[in-house]
Amino acid sequence: MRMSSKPGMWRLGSSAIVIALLALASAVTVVAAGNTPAPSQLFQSPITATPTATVTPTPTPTETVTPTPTPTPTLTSEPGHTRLEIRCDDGEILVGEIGTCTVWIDLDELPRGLAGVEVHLPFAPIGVAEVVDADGNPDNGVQISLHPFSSLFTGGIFVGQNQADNANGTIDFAVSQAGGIPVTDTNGPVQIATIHFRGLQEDCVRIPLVTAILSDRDGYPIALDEFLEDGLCFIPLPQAECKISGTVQLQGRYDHSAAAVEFCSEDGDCYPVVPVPGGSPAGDFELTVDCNERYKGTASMPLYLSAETKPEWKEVTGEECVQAIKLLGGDVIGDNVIDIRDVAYIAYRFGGSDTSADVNGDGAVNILDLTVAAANFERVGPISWPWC
Ligand SMILES: [Ca+2]
Ligand SMILES: [Ca+2]
Ligand SMILES: [Ca+2]
Repeated sequence: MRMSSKPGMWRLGSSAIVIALLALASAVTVVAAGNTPAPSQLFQSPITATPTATVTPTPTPTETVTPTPTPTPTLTSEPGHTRLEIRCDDGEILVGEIGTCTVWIDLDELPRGLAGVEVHLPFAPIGVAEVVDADGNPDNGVQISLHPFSSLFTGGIFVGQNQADNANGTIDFAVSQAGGIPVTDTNGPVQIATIHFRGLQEDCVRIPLVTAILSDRDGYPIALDEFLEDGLCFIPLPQAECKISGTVQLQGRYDHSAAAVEFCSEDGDCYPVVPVPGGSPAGDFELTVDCNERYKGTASMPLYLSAETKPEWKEVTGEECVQAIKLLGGDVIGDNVIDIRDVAYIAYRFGGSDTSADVNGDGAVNILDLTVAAANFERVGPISWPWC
């Protein structure tokens, strides 16, 4: 946003710059005279006038500031060291959750003390994360937390700008010290701002560069020597798991693990269990299925009537179950009806070991197989298998 105003300044020409400089000089005089201008006046004079001077198409910046009596700073060879650093949470953060980046400043043996900081931080790619509004007031846009500045500027602070733009991926803030002693050495990094990002999609967001203007208390710039970038990475939410569980037993048997269970979605995705996972002799099963789909279940076993869920379809949004069921034996002629033909088939093989007539699977065709078929005479499948 600051950049967009520059072309207009250029077109004003040198006469406008002179006027601006005169205005700057008068503003500085107001401060020096001990008047009490509004905080915005205190802040805006050095911050807005200084960058204009550095970008005017005059031969050198030094010429534009010569009217002031103080020595002209030579930025490139200035002793001391200044550094801005972004530090972000390590590790992966779930999409939808919040990661934190902090802004630190490190000043080392500056000859002229720091009294103002203007920082422009772009973050990219746009849409990966959004800056969370620090003041909770949507009416004034999105702010970051500048509270940590009080550890740098002990004399108090004036905030000239504090605006994040999630649509364009920019964070802009500017703070001046209110009175106090300009800072020449921080004795290590000092945190000046806190930015909370909420992840919007799986990706990494980075703050790859900075445009910063550091100001001494007279409104002269101090060069930024070093910037350390950082960023945050967001990972997708774990896929929600849905389950269907139940118990299917086989009439006349002690081991129920041979039953086949299958649940299919309306989309045609099927989750078969043949045999029951883990070979549960008790007939217990548990299926992991895609969530938020409607499912129909069937249970089946050769020589037994099948079963089908009732109601047929059910939307599964979490952990669902079907009631325990016992499949009815005796359908040796597998038409899902137990009738005289089934009974006759068993009777014909009575005393043998024909597996096609051995309903209970004990290796012998005998009274146990005949009786279970007879007991289920005229029963028809699929039998009803209620959801829980
Ligand atoms: Ca706000
Ligand atoms: Ca039959
Ligand atoms: Ca048998």
